[in-house]
Amino acid sequence: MKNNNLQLNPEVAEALASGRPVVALESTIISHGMPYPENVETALKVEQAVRENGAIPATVAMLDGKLKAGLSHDEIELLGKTGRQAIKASRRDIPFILAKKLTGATTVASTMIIADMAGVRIFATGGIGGVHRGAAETMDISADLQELANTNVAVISAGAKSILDIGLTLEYLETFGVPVIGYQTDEFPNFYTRKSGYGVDYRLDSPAEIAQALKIKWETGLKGGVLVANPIPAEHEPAFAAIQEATEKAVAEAFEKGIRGKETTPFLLARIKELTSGESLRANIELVLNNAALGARVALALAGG
Ligand code: PSU
Ligand code: MN
Repeated sequence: MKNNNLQLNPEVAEALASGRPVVALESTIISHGMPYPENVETALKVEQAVRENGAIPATVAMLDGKLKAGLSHDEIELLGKTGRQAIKASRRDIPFILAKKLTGATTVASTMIIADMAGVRIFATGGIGGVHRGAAETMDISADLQELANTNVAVISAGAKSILDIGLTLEYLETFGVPVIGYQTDEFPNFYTRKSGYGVDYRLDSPAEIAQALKIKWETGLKGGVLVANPIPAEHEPAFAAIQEATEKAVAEAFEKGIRGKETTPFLLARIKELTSGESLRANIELVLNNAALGARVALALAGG
């Protein structure tokens, strides 16, 4: 069955047709991850960072009944203004949002799906979802992890969000055969901060080495994604203790308030921002920009540049 639901913007279509590097970007980070107007400013800066490093950005979302790879500035502005009124859409949500022509912001999982359909192999974001703290009781495990297990897209991130149980997230990835690459680091980063106390599976120090590993993995027919963990630059790293304290407080509050399911991550990120007087948001913006730049360089290397 032909996929009439996918719509590439002309620039992305042309880049893909001519084998030029493209980097996918998610949109839940715009609608749910940051407040307006910082979200729109950041989304545009992230696209710019991709361009400056030699690739074409394809911000992904669901609009007007289509899966879109590549948004106009107006569409990014619309998503940013819609904010949490947009639907945070993961794999399960896609058909319903298309059928009703709703505004869907894509998570890591659904951005991977749409990137894969479009033929985009590299995707840059902030941090992936993972196994939540207390998951032994709640079973709250992000669909992002299953997508990494199954879909052939590399995700460039600053690790898994510090709100998660990092140890269990890494165990889950190991079970499902998802390699975790540390870019210029032996230690898995903790999203806002550079260190988590956990190691990575493989340290690679250049975009070319990452591209080579991806090529071999997919040429060999090994299905699934790869998680590239790229620590926030040291000059933008907030104090570890302040982030930790805010995180613990936010997690406890979410528990007390009975916040569940897809509401959990947006609640925690917003609360940590308040508790750190915006410090976490500043870090979040910097780490996304850093990932966009690395994503472009890996895409360039993968395209043979
Ligand atoms: N990282 C951020 N901000 C975000 C997210 C991640 O810095 O908003 C989003 C991503 O879209 C990720 C999602 O896929 O949170 C995970 O949500 P959940 O834990 O409900 O799967
Ligand atoms: Mn969840």
